[in-house]
Amino acid sequence: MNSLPRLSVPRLSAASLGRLAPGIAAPAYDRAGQSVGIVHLGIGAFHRAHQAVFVDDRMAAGERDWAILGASLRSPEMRDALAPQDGLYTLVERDEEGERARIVGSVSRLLVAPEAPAALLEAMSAPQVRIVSLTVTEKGYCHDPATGELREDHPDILHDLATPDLPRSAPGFLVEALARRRATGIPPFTVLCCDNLPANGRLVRRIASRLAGLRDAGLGHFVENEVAFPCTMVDRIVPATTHADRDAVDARLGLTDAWPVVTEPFRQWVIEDDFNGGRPRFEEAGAELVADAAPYETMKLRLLNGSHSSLAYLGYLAGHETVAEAIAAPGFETFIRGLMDREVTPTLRVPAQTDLAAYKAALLRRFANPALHHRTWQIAMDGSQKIPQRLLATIRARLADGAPIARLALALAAWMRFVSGIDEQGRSIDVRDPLAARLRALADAAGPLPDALVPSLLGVREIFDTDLAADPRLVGAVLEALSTLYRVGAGRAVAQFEFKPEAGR
Ligand code: CS2
Repeated sequence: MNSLPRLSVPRLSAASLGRLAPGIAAPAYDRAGQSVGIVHLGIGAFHRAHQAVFVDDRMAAGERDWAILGASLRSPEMRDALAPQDGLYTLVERDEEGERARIVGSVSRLLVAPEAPAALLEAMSAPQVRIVSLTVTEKGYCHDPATGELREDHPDILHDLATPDLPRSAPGFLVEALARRRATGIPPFTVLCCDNLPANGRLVRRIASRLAGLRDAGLGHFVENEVAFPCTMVDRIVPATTHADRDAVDARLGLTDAWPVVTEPFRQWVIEDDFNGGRPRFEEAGAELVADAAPYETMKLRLLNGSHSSLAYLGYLAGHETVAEAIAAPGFETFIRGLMDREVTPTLRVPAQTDLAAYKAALLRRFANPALHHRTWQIAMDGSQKIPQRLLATIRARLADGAPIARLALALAAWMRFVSGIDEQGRSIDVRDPLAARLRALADAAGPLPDALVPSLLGVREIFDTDLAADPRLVGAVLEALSTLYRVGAGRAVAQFEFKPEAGR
């Protein structure tokens, strides 16, 4: 973000809070006197619009000593933006009815892991830190997306095994900090994974205990059996902040904020109530504490994220910049309704007390939110890490039932065309994915010929495992879908689907 600094306008900070424009809520609680109770790995827009807001609400209600130390595992940008602001930032909630801004105060320190791994480990080893939460994105766990197992050949894991006291990866930091706590008799923290992964707590337990076990069998046993890894379902749509967002926030605040967050009014957090050393009363800030988050998680991953990825690939190919534009284009809403009702819903175990029809209607409204600039390209990123839980798990469930998968297959075919790197106008696509180079090479070798491209991409085991490439029903459906995409383009391929909701759905 390179907007010119407006020298006359002071920066948002603890000292300038009193000069905030009227109508913007700011922390009224004592920030300075509170200790850090949560270390968060991967402080980005999502954490700042979600978990940090729940914590801010609890601090405003009088709970103490849950301040957040936010760590970035790669770039210094967030620290550079927020440290001069004493961790303060603006959260804007926006939809077609208007917007609301508030200043969030729960982040009290920022660290950049590659600059200061020792300081981060020291913070994670402190007795008053009782939770380490994570939003490091799907690829940050160094696992194999198809099997959920730690990739022992991952360069960061090899590095962390060789030099455990200077880790690079999120699992490396978790394991070393847990080892130090164990060695000094400090109870372990709770590991609170907030990424969109299936059974996220269990997955991270498996990854961390495997890494720990590679170091020392006793440590592996300790991580597996003595540490709490509650599963969570997190939900809030948080697009990357734009220049326009930044300018609008500065104008509204009367102060400059180097990195505000813009989001929708909706937020949801379902957490398994399994914590080692206490937790804020998140339920009083609107979170749902449950015994089993799995049905919520599957519902959200398959309906929201599955639709999102479908809209991202099909929408991008059809020339739509944002999700709101895509869902407004002819045929797209009908397609997504059909996908959700006909192909995803029958695979779900619906959580108790959930009105699924209302949930799906709300999703369509949220996708259509015209006040958010949520780029299809942003959601399309890292597809190799996302589609297994968003689309492939649903496809497997449908195939097991002998049920049709035409819409799921079209979404998958759109991913294939997207990662081949050339759009419908012959322009190149900036594909961001840890497997981008390999996928591109496979696509180049196959050429734009579905008969060659489909089997070649389905052969990438880390994404598809080995069952799907061997299933003629899937291969046939994707071949047909990709041929349609090449023949008529994504917009018309989507519009070919009709769907009439059944009464009462
Ligand atoms: C999106 C998610 O970028 C993506 O892949 O599908 O970040 C989505 O916005 C959130 O999961 C909503 O809770």
